[in-house]
Amino acid sequence: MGSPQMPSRRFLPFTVEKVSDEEEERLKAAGFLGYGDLVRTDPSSVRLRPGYARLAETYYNFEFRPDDTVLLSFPKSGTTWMSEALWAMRNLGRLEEADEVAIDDRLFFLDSDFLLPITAGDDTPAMKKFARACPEGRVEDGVTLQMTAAHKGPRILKTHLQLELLNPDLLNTSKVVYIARNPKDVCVSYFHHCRKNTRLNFKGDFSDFAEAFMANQLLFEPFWDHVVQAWMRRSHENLHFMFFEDMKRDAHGELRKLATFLELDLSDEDVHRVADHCSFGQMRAREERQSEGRGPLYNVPGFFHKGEIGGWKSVASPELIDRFDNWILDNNCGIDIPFRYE
Ligand code: PPS
Repeated sequence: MGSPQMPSRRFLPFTVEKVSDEEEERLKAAGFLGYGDLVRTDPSSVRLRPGYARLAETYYNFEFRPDDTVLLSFPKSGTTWMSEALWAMRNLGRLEEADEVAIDDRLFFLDSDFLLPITAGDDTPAMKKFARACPEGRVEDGVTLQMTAAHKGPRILKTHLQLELLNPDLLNTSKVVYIARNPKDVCVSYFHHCRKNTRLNFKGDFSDFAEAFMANQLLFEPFWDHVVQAWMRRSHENLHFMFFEDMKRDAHGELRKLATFLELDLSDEDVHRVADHCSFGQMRAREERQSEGRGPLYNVPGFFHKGEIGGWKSVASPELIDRFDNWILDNNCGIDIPFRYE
């Protein structure tokens, strides 16, 4: 008998190129000081950090497993909320661990390898962890990607990469949860995030930010492609499509549906415990306690801004709201994703 068949490596159906100097200059002039050196995929034009270019093929070939739970989202759509909920559902017997260990250390955030890459030779706890988990591993092949692959047993993985940049077998292999949020609130939340995050280092005002958002120039954009790719597959038995706004309205009901999708046998009390564990207040309090460990990435505390629906009304002028509404009409026309804005 021959050795078991290894899946053959797929070639990338897209290329990765540097964003043009003109675009970078325009972004810098609009206050995007941390946006140097971006790359974009061609043809879909997804904006990513340069480290992605080297790893694109590895992401595209990353092997998911039947016992994985994979969380997909455009940034600022409720990823952290759903991460905490998924982790809690699978770890009801040890919820207190969340007080000690930050959420990204309790699951695998695949994008870390190009968002916050580790440098070979770093003398950090993360590097030591990598050396222990993957003694033969090479930093340049992606620390998180290799540690995730080396992990035995069920995994929770999250990524902001859109479906078409991931292994085409994903949906036929693993359970996938997609969380979406209305684009106006995503834009406002992204704006605050980019101002607070010292690497993104945005220094402009909201209207500059919103223009770049509508022009698909921000990291992980285009927004619509990201959501539409999941929305079109929403009736796939392995995809559970959720809205941030539904979680706000009825977290218990949404978590109950999520548990059913994941085939988890949770009692009503269990679902209440999960909802409570991942409530805005509890998550913010935990984050504040742990934020010292985040180092200099945020110049002010407060990853959790307000977690509300409709925050865009207080930051956008009537003209900008008009432009935004037209942009939504143009992009959602014929697709009709039922976003709620109030
Ligand atoms: S990131 O950086 O892309 O991972 O951000 P993401 O986690 O996707 O989204 C952050 C926004 O989600 C809000 N959030 C919550 N809202 C309500 N309840 C809970 N539990 C919760 N957890 C996170 C968070 O506050 C961000 O929204 P804004 O509007 O900025 O407050």
